[in-house]
Amino acid sequence: MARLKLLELRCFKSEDMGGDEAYITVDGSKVWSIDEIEKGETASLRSVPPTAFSGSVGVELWDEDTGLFDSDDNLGKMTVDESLVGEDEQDFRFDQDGADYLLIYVVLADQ
Ligand SMILES: [Ca+2]
Ligand SMILES: [Ca+2]
Repeated sequence: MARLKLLELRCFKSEDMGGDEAYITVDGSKVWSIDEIEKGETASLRSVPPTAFSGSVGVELWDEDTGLFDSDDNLGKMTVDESLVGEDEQDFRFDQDGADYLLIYVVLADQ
């Protein structure tokens, strides 16, 4: 077992003009969201409780859209592997759908 600890989300380019209603899912469950994040902003994710997992776990970044024919935009998906336990902070670039975000995270040993 391992624990995924999300640390920070940096926005270099939002999917929507003027900022995204971004949220993050871990293993399909929403763990964090923000009303708006735009280019140049960094959001701390340190208040998000770590997620325990074994093997690997999927993390996705989304932009919520509310229009009738406008479903939420998937901005990318990463798979975090348990073998990263004890390694330094990792990062992953979410760059789907014209967006550009960097997620900083670390994989901790289970306790
Ligand atoms: Ca959008
Ligand atoms: Ca949006």
